[in-house]
Amino acid sequence: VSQTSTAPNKTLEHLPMCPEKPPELVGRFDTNLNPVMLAAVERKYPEVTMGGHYHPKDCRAREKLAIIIPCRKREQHLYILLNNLLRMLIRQKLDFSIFVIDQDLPTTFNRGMLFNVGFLEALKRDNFDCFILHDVDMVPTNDHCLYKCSPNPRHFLGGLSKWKYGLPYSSYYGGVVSFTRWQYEKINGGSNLYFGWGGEDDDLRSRVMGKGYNMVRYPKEIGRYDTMSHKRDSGNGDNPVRFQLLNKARERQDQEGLRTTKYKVTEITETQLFTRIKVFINMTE
Ligand code: UD2
Repeated sequence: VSQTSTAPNKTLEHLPMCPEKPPELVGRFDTNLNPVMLAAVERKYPEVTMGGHYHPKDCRAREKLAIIIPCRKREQHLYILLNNLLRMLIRQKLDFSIFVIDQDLPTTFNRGMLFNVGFLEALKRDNFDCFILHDVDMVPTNDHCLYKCSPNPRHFLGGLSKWKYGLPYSSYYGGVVSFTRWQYEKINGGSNLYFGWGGEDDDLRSRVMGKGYNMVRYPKEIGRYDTMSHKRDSGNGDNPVRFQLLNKARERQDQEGLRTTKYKVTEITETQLFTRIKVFINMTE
C-alpha cells in the first residue's frame, strides 16, 4: 500500500518542536455525550483531512500517533467520541491519524485481534511511532491526559463515570492503552484467541508485565473518563473460556499474538475524520 497524505511533510522541517505540554491546555472540560450526526462533527473539525489525519501547523509534533478504535455497529458512539476527542487532540498539538477497525459479521467479536489488525494496517500506511488502542465508548474529560507514548506502555484510565470515577480492580487494563511501535512488537501484541466479551484486557496486561514493563497509569483526576452506557452487543457474549486462556497467557505470549494474526481486509472506507478498515476473521484459524 502506498504512503498516504501523512507522509513526512518537508515544509514542516523549519518549524520548532511542539511543546510537551502546550500552554493552551485547560485541564478538566465538559463532555457532550448527546447523539450527533457525523456530518456535524465533520463540519466542526474542518482542519482534519480525508482519512482522519491532522498535524499542527505552527510546530512539529513530537511523534506520529495512530489511534486504533475497534468498532462494530457502534456508529453513534464513534461520532460522539470523535465530537469530544478531536478538540482535545488538536489542543494537545498532536500529529494523529484515526483508524476504525470493524469486524465482519457473523464471527464473534474479537477486540484483542482487532487491535493487532489496526497496528499492522496503520504501519502499512505510515511510519507511526505511537499507538493508542481506544474503546469507542470512552471519552476523556481532562486534556492533561496527554495522548502520547512513554517509556512504559500506559493504561490511561484513572477512573470511569460508570464506577463513580474509580476502577473495578487495581490491575484493571481495559479501555485505553498506549504502546510505542517497539513496545507493541516486544509484547507480541494482544492475544488473537479471545472471541467474545472479557479477559483480553487482562491478557494484554499480563503480556506487558511478562516483558518487564511497569504498570503506568494517569492519576485519577487526569485519567478521568466519561463512559457511554450501552447494552451488551449481540455477537459479543461472555467468552466462556476466558479464564482458561488467561491462566496460560504468559506461556503463550511468544507463540501467539501480533506475529500470528491472520485476517482478510474486506473493505476500506475513507471519511474526513477516519479510515475504516473492515476485516474478516476466521474463528477456526
Ligand atoms: C470492558 C472494557 C473493555 C474490554 C471489555 C471486554 C471497560 C471500560 N472496558 O468493556 O476494554 O476489556 O470489557 O471485552 O471496562 N465493540 C464494538 N462492537 C461490539 C462489541 C465491542 O465496537 O459489538 C468494541 C467497542 O470499541 C467497545 C469495546 O469493543 O468499546 C469493548 O466492548 P464493550 O464496550 O461491549 O465492553 P465493556 O463496556 O464491558
